[in-house]
Amino acid sequence: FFAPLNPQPADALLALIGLFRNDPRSHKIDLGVGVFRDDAGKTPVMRAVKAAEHKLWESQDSKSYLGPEGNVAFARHMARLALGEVELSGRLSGVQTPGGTGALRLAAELVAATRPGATVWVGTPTWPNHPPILAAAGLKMQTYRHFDPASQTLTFDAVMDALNKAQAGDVALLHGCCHNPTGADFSLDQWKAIAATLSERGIVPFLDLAYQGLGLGMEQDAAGVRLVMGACPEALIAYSCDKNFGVYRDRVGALIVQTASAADSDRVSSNVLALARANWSMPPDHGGAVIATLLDDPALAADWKAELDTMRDRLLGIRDALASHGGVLARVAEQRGMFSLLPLSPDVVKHLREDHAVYMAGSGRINIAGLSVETAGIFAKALAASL
Ligand code: PLP
Ligand code: TYF
Repeated sequence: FFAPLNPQPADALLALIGLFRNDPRSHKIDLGVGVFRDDAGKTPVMRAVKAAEHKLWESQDSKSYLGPEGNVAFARHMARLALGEVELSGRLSGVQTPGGTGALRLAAELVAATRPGATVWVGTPTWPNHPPILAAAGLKMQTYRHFDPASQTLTFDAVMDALNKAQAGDVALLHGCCHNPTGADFSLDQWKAIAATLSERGIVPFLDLAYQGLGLGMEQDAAGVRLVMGACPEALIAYSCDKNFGVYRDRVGALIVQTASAADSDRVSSNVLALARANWSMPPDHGGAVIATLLDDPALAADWKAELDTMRDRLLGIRDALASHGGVLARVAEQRGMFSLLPLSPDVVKHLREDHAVYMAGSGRINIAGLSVETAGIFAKALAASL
C-alpha cells in the first residue's frame, strides 16, 4: 500500500540539532535552529513561565475539554500583545492554535476555503516551512525578492513591484518583525507604503508575528502590523509566543482575523472553528493556560517583560560585536531578531562546520543567540579564515 510514497528530505534546520550534538569538539558553536540561548548556551524556561506553571498546577482543578477555540483568555491576551487595547469582538476574532505553525496552516486553509486556489505573495528568502504550508492548503504562491544577501540590503523596490502587480483578492504574507532568515525588517515608512498599497489594491495582509519583543521591543516590533491592521479592513495574523515566552515545545500560538464587518467576523469564526476541528479538534491547553495565567498576574507579566528585555539586549549586543568586525558582518547591527543571512556558499558553510566546529544553516543563516559578545570574535576570525 505505501510503496508509492517517495522519501522526503529531513528538515535541514532540525537535522543540525543532531549533527551538533554528536560533535565531540568542546569549542563547537551552534548557530543553527532558531531558539534563544543565554551566555551559557542554554535555552532556559523563563522565570515568569516557571512561576505561572506552578500557579496553574496549584489552581487547575480540571483538564476537561475546552473547545476548538482553545483558551479564550489566552487568545484575547495575544490580540492585545499584537494590537494594543482591543477586544476579540465586532470585526476581530481569535482562536488558540498549536504554535504559530498551526495558526499559519489554519489561516491558509481559511483563505483557501474563502477563495480556492488564491495566490499568496511571498518575499524570498523566507522561513522554509512557509511554502509547504501554503501548498498543503491548496494555495498558489508567487515569489519576489525581499533581501539581497550579497549587499545585505532589503530589496524594497522588489517588494513594492510585487504588491503593485498583485490582484485584488490576492494575499501578501509578511513577517511582522525579526524577519526569518534575514533580520531585514521594514522601516516604519516602508510599512506605511506597504499598508497604503495593500489597502488601495485590495490585497489581504497575512502577517506572521513569531518574534515580537526580540527585535526592538514589544511595542516597536508590532508597529508595522498595527499600521497594516489600521489601513486594511481585512487581515490575518498568525501569532507565535513560542519564542518570546520561550515555550517552544509546548506549541503555543493564535490566529487573529480582522474582517470588514461583524457579520463577516461571525462567518469567519464559524469556518475557523470548523477547520480547527478537522485539523486538531482542540489545541493543546497547557502552554496557553500558562501564558494566560502569567499575563493575568501583573507581577509575573512585569517579570516576563524584564527577562524579555535582557534577551533582546543580549541579541543587540552580539549584533554590535559582530558588526565591529566589518566585511560580510558589517550590516548585522542594522538587522533585528534572532537571525542574519550571510552571503556564504555551501562550501564555506561546510568548511566552517568541519574545520571550525561552527554549525549554521546551509543557506548561510546564523542564529545570533548562539554566540556571545566573547565568541563573536572567534566566529568572525573563523569566518575570515573560511572566505
Ligand atoms: N513563523 C516564523 C517566521 C518562524 O520562524 C517560526 C518558527 O518556529 C514560526 C512561524 C512557527 O512558530 P511555532 O514554533 O510557534 O510554530
Ligand atoms: O527557523 C527556525 O529555526 C525556527 C525553528 O521545522 C524551526 O523557526 C525550524 C524548523 C522547523 C520548525 C521550527
